[in-house]
Amino acid sequence: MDCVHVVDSHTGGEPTRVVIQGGPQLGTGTISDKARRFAAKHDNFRSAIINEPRGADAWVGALLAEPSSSSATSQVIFFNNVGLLGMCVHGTIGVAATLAHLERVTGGRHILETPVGDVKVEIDGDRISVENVPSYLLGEAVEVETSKHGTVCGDIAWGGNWFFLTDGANVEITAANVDALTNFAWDIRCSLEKSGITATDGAVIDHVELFGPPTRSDADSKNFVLCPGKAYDRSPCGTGTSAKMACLAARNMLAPGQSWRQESIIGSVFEGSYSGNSNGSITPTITGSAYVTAESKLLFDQNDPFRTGIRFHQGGI
Ligand code: PYC
Repeated sequence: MDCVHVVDSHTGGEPTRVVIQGGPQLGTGTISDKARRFAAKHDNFRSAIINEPRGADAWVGALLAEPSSSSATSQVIFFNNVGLLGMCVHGTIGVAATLAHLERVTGGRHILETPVGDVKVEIDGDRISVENVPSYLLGEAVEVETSKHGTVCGDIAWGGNWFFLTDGANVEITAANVDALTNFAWDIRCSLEKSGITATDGAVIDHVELFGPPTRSDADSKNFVLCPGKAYDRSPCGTGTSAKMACLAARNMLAPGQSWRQESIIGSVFEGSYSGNSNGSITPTITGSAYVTAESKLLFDQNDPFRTGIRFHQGGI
């Protein structure tokens, strides 16, 4: 791991770092096989790319691999400061903008294989739409007894990652309150785990999404999303917006095809809509834009004591 070529971008303020050259060889097979190998054998690589001193907590990395289907453009594994993500919509928009910047793709539709299913990407100039994996509400109005904030009621939903979604923050969803929002969301996250409240097959609910009224007149809602490594999403979080639309659809509060504009904590917006599936899940489409910010070669000196990154957070509680 001496030199890794990366392209950085941001989607609604949230950074994505795509590894273009110098990533680990993950062998052949499905993207799930490769993600398992990456998690088991290449954690130092993950940490080196994303953690300080070369990255920062909010960054999401993307590792590309040869697709298993001839109809797909690429496989992609998303990772953050503490581990792997199932899906990442802002990251997918970042990957699409990066591939377009490198002239590896042109506009139009592309399929990306992710560990939680195929996603479809449509590039239309600056506007990039992601048809995400089927999303659904798993648990409605679930109560969790938190350590510091009393009982909090929210929904558990899948949008490519697991989310606990609540309107129950007493703190205004505004950038000035990021510390208080982080403390509240982290208390929920830890309390869910301590109380044994999990998602399907005991999966950890590792994203917490807080909602409040929008600041922008062109948005429907504003959110604050705390990611597994205690960093908050600067974008409106596309998998979180997918989970939110699944909750709204289950309550008949959002019709198929109707637009849902989700504002982020820093004022960026994703536009979402969905189509319904026969099993009650929804297929969300999220639209946003990403901007390439750097093309770099990350260098790793054998004598650098922090060449594999500084692990401030271990994830979980
Ligand atoms: O946009 O899906 C998303 C996302 C997940 C974690 C950070 N961003």
